[in-house]
Amino acid sequence: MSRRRFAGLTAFTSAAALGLTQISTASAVQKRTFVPAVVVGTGYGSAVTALRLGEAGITTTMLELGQLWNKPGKDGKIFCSTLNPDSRSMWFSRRTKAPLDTFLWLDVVNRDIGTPYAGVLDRIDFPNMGVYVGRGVGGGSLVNGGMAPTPKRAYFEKMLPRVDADQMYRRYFPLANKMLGVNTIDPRYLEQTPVYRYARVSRRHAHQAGFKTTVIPNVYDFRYLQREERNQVPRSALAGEVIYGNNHGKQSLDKTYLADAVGTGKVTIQTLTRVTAIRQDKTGYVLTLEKIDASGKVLRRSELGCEHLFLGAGSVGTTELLLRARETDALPNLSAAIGTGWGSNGNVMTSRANHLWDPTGFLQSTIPTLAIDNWNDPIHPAFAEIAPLPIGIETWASLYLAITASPERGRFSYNPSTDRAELHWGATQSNPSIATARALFDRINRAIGTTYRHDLFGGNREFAADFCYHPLGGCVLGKATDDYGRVRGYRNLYVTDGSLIPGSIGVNPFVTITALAERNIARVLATDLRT
Ligand code: FAE
Repeated sequence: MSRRRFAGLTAFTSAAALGLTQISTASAVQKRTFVPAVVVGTGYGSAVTALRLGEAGITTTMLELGQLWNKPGKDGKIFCSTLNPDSRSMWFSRRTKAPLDTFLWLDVVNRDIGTPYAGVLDRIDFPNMGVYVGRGVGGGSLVNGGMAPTPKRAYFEKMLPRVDADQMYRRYFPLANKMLGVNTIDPRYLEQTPVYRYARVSRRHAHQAGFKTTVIPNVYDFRYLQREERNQVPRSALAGEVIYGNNHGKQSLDKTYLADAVGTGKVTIQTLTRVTAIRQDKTGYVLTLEKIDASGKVLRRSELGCEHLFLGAGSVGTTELLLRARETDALPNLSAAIGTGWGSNGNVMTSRANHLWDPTGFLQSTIPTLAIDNWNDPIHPAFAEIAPLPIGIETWASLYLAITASPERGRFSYNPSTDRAELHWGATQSNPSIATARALFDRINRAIGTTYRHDLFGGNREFAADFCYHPLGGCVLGKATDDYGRVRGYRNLYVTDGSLIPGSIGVNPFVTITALAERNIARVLATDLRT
């Protein structure tokens, strides 16, 4: 481990131990009302940006709405599991909001979790679309499945035609993979372990129907997983942990980019800090901040000025901040393209009911490792991750999260009475994704003689496309910003997260978000910031 990463991890540990909401090494400057650079959020785009700013010697403050997830609760664990959720699971909710509504039509999936608390998973509900996001130091990396595929080059070029693909595939995708700690399962282990029986069953069914499958790399350490199975280490992927956080095994951003960023001694993270407004003054940008406690109480309001402002609050968060700034005339020259080009990466969930002779296993790894790759289909392109259903009993279910190439896009508008951005996504806009998923899974069902499950998504539905894990767009590269994320109409204002990607990227998106952020900040450091 590098000295820099060690310094960053130590800063996280001591902040957690002392209950601090400001994380930095001892050498970093503590209190200021003006800093050279501010980065909003601590997800993928922000983490990359802060590290590269810190490396360049630029004093940088990161502002994160959620908590630092580094301190064990009363049960000795930092995160709770999907099987036994408590208030740590959800962002200010009295009940969990897992993607499955029911099991065997019974209301046994979601649980009451008591007093609302600054938990780690949020679901932002808009009409016809619920958007899942992570809250805390590390953003989505805290709650996601860790799947780390690189997009197919032809589709990347189609979606982001003005980005130099040669440079991305030669330089920035390999860099992102290395920095994120991406690894791949040992093929011998995959073939024999009972914890991936569900993946092998779905793979066999896909092959019987004439589809190809592929192994998906991940940031969960597969060697750790093997040791979990042998009971040599505490279990995480084998203990039902994933969407409410993994206590072990996963290289979330707080263990990689963010530790390195803080370890530069130039980067400070302020947690439980909501950016509510952005305006300009003669020194640069002024952010209005709300400091909250873990119960949601607003402790104080303050302002922070900066010369360079990087927005990495995620597709919904960044779009909302810029829309609000435009519509309240705080930043009136922002482009009309802010708020447009949003998509769900064509996410659709579905499940098949297997024959009794095809059990999927009662002990399942929460970390997916295989996908059906039908992306080259000219009419119905889909990349369907084979997902676990880790509830500790045999379910005979094959679950999938399909990514489809839907052309549908939503847009955001600003509602002055609520001061929030609202997503406009019509009920029929998910239909192309459902049609694509249906084409794929109908063929598998015909080949195997199976049917869909109707007991999981409420209303006897076979497909759920009214929620997504992969919100993308809202401040699209080359439209709301220039080709490097510089926001049109303003100097020294940048977007650095998934809102740059125009609604679809064909695979799980965080490697692309990371690689694009690396590319953009390299250019910005070379041209906009004099160090
Ligand atoms: P993101 O990671 O969302 O970070 C934004 C951060 O900004 C968050 O920490 C927010 O709390 C913070 N924030 C928002 N608003 C404010 C504000 N006003 N003030 C201060 N802070 C704010 O942004 N992707 C994959 O590639 N592979 C997977 O296996 C995968 N599985 C997923 C599973 C789940 C359950 C979920 C929810 C997502 C999954 N994703 C997966 C998606 C992935 O996590 C997501 O694309 C990235 O996290 C997006 O990165 P951003 O940098 O855009």
